Amino acid sequence: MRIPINEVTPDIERAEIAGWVHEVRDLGGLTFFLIRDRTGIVQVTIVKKKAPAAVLEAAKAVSRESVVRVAGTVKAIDKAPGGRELNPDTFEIVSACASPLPLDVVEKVPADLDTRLDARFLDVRKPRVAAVFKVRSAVTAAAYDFFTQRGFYNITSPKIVAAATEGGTELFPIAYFEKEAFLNQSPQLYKQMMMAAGFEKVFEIGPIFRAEEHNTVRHLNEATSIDVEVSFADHEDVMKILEELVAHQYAVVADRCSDALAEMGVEEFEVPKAPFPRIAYADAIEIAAGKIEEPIACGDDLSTPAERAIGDEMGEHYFIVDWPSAIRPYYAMPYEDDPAICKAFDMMHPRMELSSGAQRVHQHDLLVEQIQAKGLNPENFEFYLQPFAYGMPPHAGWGLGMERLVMTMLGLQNIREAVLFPRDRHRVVP
Ligand code: AMO
Repeated sequence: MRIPINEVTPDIERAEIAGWVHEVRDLGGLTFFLIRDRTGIVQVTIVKKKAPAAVLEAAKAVSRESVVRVAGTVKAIDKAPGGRELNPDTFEIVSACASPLPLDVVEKVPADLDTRLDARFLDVRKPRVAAVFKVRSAVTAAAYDFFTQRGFYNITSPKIVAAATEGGTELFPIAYFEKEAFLNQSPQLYKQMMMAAGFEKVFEIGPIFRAEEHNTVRHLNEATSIDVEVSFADHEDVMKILEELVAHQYAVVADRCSDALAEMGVEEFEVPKAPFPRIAYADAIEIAAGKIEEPIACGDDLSTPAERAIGDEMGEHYFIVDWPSAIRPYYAMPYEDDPAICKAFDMMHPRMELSSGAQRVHQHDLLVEQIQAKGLNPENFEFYLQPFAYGMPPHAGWGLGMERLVMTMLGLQNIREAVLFPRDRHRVVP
């Protein structure tokens, strides 16, 4: 029976493995194969004088990146990866690989990101690239554990919707029979409605769609958001949940992904400690104004250089709080004593924003007023506004970008590296 390659150890006599031909080195009388599966690499050594004829024949015919099944005896060898090798008595080509390869899996020939993404199934065969997705998987699992332990309900909201939620970015229209419909930008309205339904603590990990015009290294047109909404909670309460979640996700990666981190060459993996420092928006602007060339003043959104300047100063994960109401969505709760400022926050990595959230407006009339003040038509929000007239508890929540979290955690240069099949302005295939 086939066993994973990392279970082939010098203390077992025989093993059967299956995987891809990573490398072949023919030294005349000896041929060395490196065979790879998702758990590791093992050397398969064929001594031409001793090997059965069928093994020699298959070994001669096989091309790199073909799928093979190999069985034989295990021998301790200091020089081989993992300190052991396999001397095969059977060597079967299960699925041959065509040549030339569109991408070099052992990276002797470097490839740019576009070429890599075009042949993504081959690209992620590289252990260093697969490692990103092992970490992403652990980050996702850590979130499910975290919320389940805290009694959150996992919800699934629709992705085909009739209204926008977030200002700023455009919607993707879709053909939906006779109606106008869009891909949803955020579960925002639905997670809030579930507060009126009495669920109290909900989370969702799912796709969000943003028709971002810009092709940047930190924007996608389809991203994954970790969304949270909590009743009888204010912004402070949900900021605490957010920083604890992020610290937990890092801790889980440090604990369970040491092999993946080593594969990627991450030498120091620092787990951030909650609580993260808080800085008021007005103070953040002052820091940026003293450091960047372009003019910036209170009331402005934070540009990329501004975010960087503030991030350099803070040097760790942090929150920006007390934002001007004018530049936050209609659902953010204004402070009672100073409605020009609201109970919204962003959670930042020194490199970029990772999450936005707020205590929400739960009073029906105030919400209608704020929707109108943003130049939107409350009639388009009837389904959303209705629950606010039938017993809506105070509530707060946030959305955390999965790809930005993984990107900053692993020091990736481009957000596309944290997505298997990224969607951007120019890419809908594969
Ligand atoms: P916001 O629009 O700030 O807030 O999105 C929340 C987080 O999602 C990630 N994100 C993106 N990541 C990659 N590409 C994009 N185009 C993109 N857009 C967003 C970011 C961002 O911080 N409804 C609110 C959340 C809330 O208040 O609960 C919202 O969607 O990491």
